[in-house]
Amino acid sequence: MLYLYQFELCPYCEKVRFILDYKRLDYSKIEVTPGVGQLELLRLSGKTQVPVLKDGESIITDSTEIANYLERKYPEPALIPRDALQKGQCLLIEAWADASIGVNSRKAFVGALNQYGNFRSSILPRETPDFLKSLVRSVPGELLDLVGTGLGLGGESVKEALKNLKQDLEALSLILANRPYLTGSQPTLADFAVAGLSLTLKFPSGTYLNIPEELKGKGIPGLADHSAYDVFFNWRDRLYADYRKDQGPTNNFDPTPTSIEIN
Ligand SMILES: N[C@@H](CCC(=O)N[C@@H](CS)C(=O)NCC(=O)O)C(=O)O
Repeated sequence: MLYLYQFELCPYCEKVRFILDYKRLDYSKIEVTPGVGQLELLRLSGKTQVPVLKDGESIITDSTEIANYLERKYPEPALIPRDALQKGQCLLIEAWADASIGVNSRKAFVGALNQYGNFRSSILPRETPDFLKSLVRSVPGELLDLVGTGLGLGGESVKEALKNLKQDLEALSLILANRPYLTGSQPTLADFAVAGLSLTLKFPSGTYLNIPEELKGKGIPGLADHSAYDVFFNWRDRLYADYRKDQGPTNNFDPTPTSIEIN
């Protein structure tokens, strides 16, 4: 059995979940507790970041390393093209997606949480008492922005991230208006990286993830709802429908992390 140590809302974990589903591999998700669980993860893997994959005695960290490991150990269906040109494009797009979409989408997500009280309260668990939800909703965005600035996630940094993401989505839409997948006629690591890393730009509307109903199909205003990026989000919906495993109805969003157990 494969075990994926993860955060449900982590785009790098979604990239790995896409790859595992594409290769039709069964796996168990282990939700890591931020903080204390990451210390346990450090003992297991030498890193505090998710995703981490455990396959028997093998422990693999980092989404790119995990993708390469899975391709070596479970070669069919292939994730990386054999054709040299396509392979080069695939590896380049994957590395670019990690660095650009992954990093900028995190900033844009924090920016949207700061700006929109309803978005902020919708990531709270269903059982959260109403008074707490409205409290979270009513914290002034300016105050959160100020806190964010101290963490390098303030208004200016968010604006820059949104500008970069618009350029990324435009470039991807141009490619996808002319091809079914990013490097040709078959999906590759490039597609699953881009689709996974764009998770928080717009959450998929299907039952692929254990997230609150209110979040499904929602995303960052100006990106998720802009018709200029319809080609991109339609391509991603198709990728979800064709390759991502449907988990069935998950009506009781419970983000309570399972404390990870390390032998
Ligand atoms: N390069 C890593 C990035 C993974 C990453 O940034 N993970 C984030 C969650 S999306 C994380 O674990 N953050 C917690 C931390 O850095 O302590 C990969 O590709 O797996």
